[in-house]
Formats: sequence, structure tokens, C-alpha cells
Amino acid sequence: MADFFTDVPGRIAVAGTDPGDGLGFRVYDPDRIVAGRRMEDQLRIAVCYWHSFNWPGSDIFGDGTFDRPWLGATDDPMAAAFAKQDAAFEFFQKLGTPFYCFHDVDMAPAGSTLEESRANLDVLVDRAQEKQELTGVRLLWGTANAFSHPRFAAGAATNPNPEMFAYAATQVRNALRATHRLGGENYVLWGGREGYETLLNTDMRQENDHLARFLELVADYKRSIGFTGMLLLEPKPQEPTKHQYDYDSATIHGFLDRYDLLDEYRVNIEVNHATLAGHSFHHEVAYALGNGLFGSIDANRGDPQNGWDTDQFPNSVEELSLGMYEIIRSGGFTTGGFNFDTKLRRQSMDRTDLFHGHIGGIDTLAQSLLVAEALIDDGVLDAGRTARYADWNGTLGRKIFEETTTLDSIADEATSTNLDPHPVSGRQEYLENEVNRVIWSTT
Ligand code: XLS
Ligand code: NI
Ligand code: NI
Repeated sequence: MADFFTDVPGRIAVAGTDPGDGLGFRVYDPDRIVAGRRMEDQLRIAVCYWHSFNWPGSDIFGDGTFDRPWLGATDDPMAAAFAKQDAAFEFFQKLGTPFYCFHDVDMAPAGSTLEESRANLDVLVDRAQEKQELTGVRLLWGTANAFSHPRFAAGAATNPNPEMFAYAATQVRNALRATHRLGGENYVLWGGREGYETLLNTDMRQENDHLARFLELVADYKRSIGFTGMLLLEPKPQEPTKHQYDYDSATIHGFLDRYDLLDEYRVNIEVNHATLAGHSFHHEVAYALGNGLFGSIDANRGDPQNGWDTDQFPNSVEELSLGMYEIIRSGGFTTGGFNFDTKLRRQSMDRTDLFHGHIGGIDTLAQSLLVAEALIDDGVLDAGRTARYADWNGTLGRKIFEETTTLDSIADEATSTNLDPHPVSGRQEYLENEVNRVIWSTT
């Protein structure tokens, strides 16, 4: 199965070099220095196992359409997992990106018992370790899928049946251990069905207590095995459940604070989940950065006319540049990166389409990174914000925060000086034009 992607004979050409086979990056050049770091080290791109190598291109109305010979080519699930892993690493290497991500069941088939599942995962992890050493590809994060199997229909940690909690805990224990063995830089928990369909049968408060207990156990286990990577929660407002507990970054923030878990977890923000929550990507990133919660990104985009998680490849520099600007001006990623949690459209059935999707998405991120650097260097947004809040450094601004200040003292002074403040322009259109000026002139 080696050399499955036969239309792509070697590594994809980076920007500035001749793409002999016609497939090349137009902007992404790993060694180009942007905002003080190599582009590769700023973006820390990862390819995801699940959408790219597990999913056959099926939807709720139809079967798989993709040319993926490792899916179903053999009745032996372990042989199929080996073939899939070969294809995945061939793809990572040809694309030339530094990281990948996986769920336990993406990498290894579930067995008929928990013990068999763990043993299967161990075999595939050994194999992954060899391939990582051979190719230099590293693990951005691992995770456990505790949402697909029918046993998790009513949730994993929030399932009314404690046996499901224990089952999910076993999966997470094994996946976290695998992530640690593979040198993963983070471990992600996406609460796929941690939410509810109807309050007629749901005790929300109790389910939240169970989720917090789960997260506490995971954090303790992480420390007990010496895993120094970051634990990340991935917000999503709904889908598959009607209402998910990890709605958005602010909801997760409140939850972690309430259960005294703020030191243990950060967030993995997905672009399409931000928009499903009624926010922009920019908002979610700025909230997480501003509250010490920022961890990593699942790069993708939604469809503005659809109300679900279409997980398309990112292609809008406008959409990504402002989020990128916040990330880079705050010092960039530490353990996080941009994971392509992205799906091809069902009609993109050629094996080479997987390259086109990733190349376009990576170039979009690379161009957004250049825009972010240019926005920082230009200074127009920082200068505008600084000027807008400047009065808080003045006499009144400072006095409001003095300990002796009371509501009465503020009101008395305002009344006696006959305070009559005048509003000033927020200059939104001016700033939008300035951002476009920078976007349009960045090369
Ligand atoms: C689904 C999520 C999922 C997580 C990993 O919407 O994005 O893919 O990233 O479980
Ligand atoms: Ni995701
Ligand atoms: Ni998603």
C-alpha cells in the first residue's frame, strides 16, 4: 500500500520553487521567517486522521464515494489499520507538514473487549512510533472517540449510567497513555455527546457534576504518568446533541472556574464551531487569549447558509487574518497548532483532491499569517485601541479603581462637576478599510 498517492510522486513544492507536477504551495514556505519565527513553527500544521483517512465520503443519504482502498479492502481489521496508517504517513510526508492528530478508533480497530481494544491500540502505537521516527512527523494531539458507538447515545461522562462513564474513562486512560508514548504535545477532549436532547429526562446540574469529576480524574491521571502536554477542551454549541455543555470558550471558562479546574484545561477552538455558536472565529480566539485559556485551533470553515458543521477547508484570508493577528500578537502557539479538522466535499473523490484541500487551506493560513505580521508592524489596530481606552490612565480612570472609591463618591463628583460626557466615533468603517489596506498589500 506504500505509494497510494501515486499522482504525487514526491514532496509538495514549497512557495517559490517550481512545482514540477503542478501541485505546489503558493504562499507556504516553512523556512520563511514571519514575525520572528519560521512559518512552519508559527503555524504548526497538523493533518487529522479521521476525516482524511477514516471517512469514506458518506453522508446521511448516501454511501462513501471516495477512492480509499484501505477501507474494506481486507476482512482483517488489523491489516486494514496497517494499510490506513501507511497511507496516512505517506500523505503527511508528501504534504510536508510537521504534525498529525488521531482518535483511538481512527488508528486502531475496537476489539470485542476493552482489553482487546487496548492491545490493538498498543500495536498501532508501536507502529506509529516507528513511522514518526522515520519521517520526523510528530503528534500534535491524541483523543478518544466516546461519541460514535451506540453505547454513548446518552453521553459518555454525562451518561445517566455510570458504566458508560467507566467505559469512556477506560478509553481516555488508554488514549492519553498512547498520546504520551507518542510524544503528543496535547490531549483533546471534545464532548461529542456531553449535552442533552430534552430536559424532560435530564438533570443538567448532575450531568455537569459528572463531567467535572471526569475531567478531574483525567487531569490527575495526566500528572500520574508524567504527561507534560496540555489538556484541551473543544467547544461546540450543538450537533450531535441539541445542547452541548461545552457551548463556547466563555461557557467552558465558567465551567472550569466553577469546578476549580482552571489550571488544568485550555481550549481547542474550531473555526466552524465558533460560527455555530453565533460568534466569529476572531471572537473565540480573543476570548481565549484574554482569559488565559488559549490552546490550539481546529482549522476549517462553515457554510454561511448552512446551520451545521460542514468542516470545509479554510479558504478565506479575511476570516482567518484577524484571529491570526490576535494569536501572533500574543506571542503565538506554545503547545498548540492548526489542525486540519476538515472534510472534502463528497464529490471530491479523486485521491489527489485530499492534497488540493490541504494545500489551499495551508496557503490560506500562510497568507493570513503574513497579514497578521503586517497588521502588527503597521500598528493601526493597536494604536486605535490604545487611544480608545487612554482615558483610563487619566485621573478619573485611575480613581474609579482606587479602594476608597464608592458608587456614592463617583456619583457625588459627577454631580458636583456637572458631568456631561460626549460620545466619540468608534470609527468601524475606517478601521475596516485599514484592515483591507493591509490585506490587499500583503505579499
Ligand atoms: C467534531 C469535532 C471533532 C473533534 C475531535 O465536531 O470537531 O472532530 O475535533 O473529537
Ligand atoms: Ni474539531
Ligand atoms: Ni467540527
